[in-house]
Amino acid sequence: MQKRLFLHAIALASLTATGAMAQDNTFKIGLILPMTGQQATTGRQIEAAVRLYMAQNGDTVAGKKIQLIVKDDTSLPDATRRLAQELVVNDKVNVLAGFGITPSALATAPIATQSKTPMVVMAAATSSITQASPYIVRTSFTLPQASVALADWAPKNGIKKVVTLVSDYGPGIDAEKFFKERLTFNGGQVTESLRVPLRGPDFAPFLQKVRDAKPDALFVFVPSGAGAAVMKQFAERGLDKAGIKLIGTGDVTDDDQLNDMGDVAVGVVTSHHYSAAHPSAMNKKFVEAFGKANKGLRPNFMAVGGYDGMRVIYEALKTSKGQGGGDALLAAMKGQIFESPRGKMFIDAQTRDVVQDIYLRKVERKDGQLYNVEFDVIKDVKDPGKAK
Ligand code: VNL
Repeated sequence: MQKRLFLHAIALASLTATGAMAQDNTFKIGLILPMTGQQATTGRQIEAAVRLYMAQNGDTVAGKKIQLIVKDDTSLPDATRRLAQELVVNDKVNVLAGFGITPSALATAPIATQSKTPMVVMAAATSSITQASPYIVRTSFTLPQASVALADWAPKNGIKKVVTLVSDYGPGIDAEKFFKERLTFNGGQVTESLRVPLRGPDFAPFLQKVRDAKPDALFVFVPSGAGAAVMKQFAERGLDKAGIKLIGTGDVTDDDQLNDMGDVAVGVVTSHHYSAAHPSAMNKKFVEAFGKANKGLRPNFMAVGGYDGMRVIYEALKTSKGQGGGDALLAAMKGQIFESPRGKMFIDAQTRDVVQDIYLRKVERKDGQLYNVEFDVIKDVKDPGKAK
């Protein structure tokens, strides 16, 4: 393992040296996403948003032709790392982007550092990711950022005893920890913390346990794409009938699936940074254009992370005029502040992480469609995970 890494380091070192000479008038973006397998909806959403951004903003920036290279890592971190290596060494990409899940982002971080290639994380949301390489910039969100707002809301709304149920890996552990800490601080109580495997989870036995425990609410974090299964089991086990409320980060009422979840989803309160129903002019245009280009598909929070990630890359390229390599590009990514379809956002120059508004939302039926309707907002939320 050490030896392999070392050889990789040599290959990267020699190729970054010749890379400058091989530079022509193209600017290459290596987009690594899960296009197949359990996280395929995340790949589909992000790729569609990236292509929309390019269609709307052109493929020539600062005199350079943008070339997008999309690779499917099937959400396996070993594949992500291998693909990133190939993209840097063989294709000489200027930027790495995408990263559907935390393990994929963490596996790639050393490659970004060694090759001085900016790495734009558009999906993965464990707090610590941006600390894994000084070349990482994030345009998605963090789980602590999304979870804390809900832990402030819950006890003021009759929810005191909560069982948590999270996917057993980085973002789930973050959600569990930060939700619990804040709820406890607010006088509430997490009576039990359940963790389900990331791959092929069976929620039924866990939900049966929750039903027997009869908390005021069940707090859920599952990654994008898994929410519908939770919702279905929640109803089938009769938890809603038993008066147990379902709350969570917005991953569970993901806009990619929400409309097919049915009545069980109505009334579910979540906290998150993006809803397709966000009532701004910019978002309305975004949702409409996205649907038009993708057979009516509704963009979810993954799409917006991809769209804004492209914005960050394009503007950095304009500012650095395509000169100065990865370091100049990275410097021009830091501190960007702009309006996104989600609302105002900014890339904190110190942490390279996203600072943004977090909304409380409730699932409602609007014109026969299910939406996360925003009813409150906490402005300019920094990742609470960074203070630890
Ligand atoms: C992650 C976080 C992935 C939140 C997600 O969906 C998500 C991650 C794929 O960091 O792995 O909704």
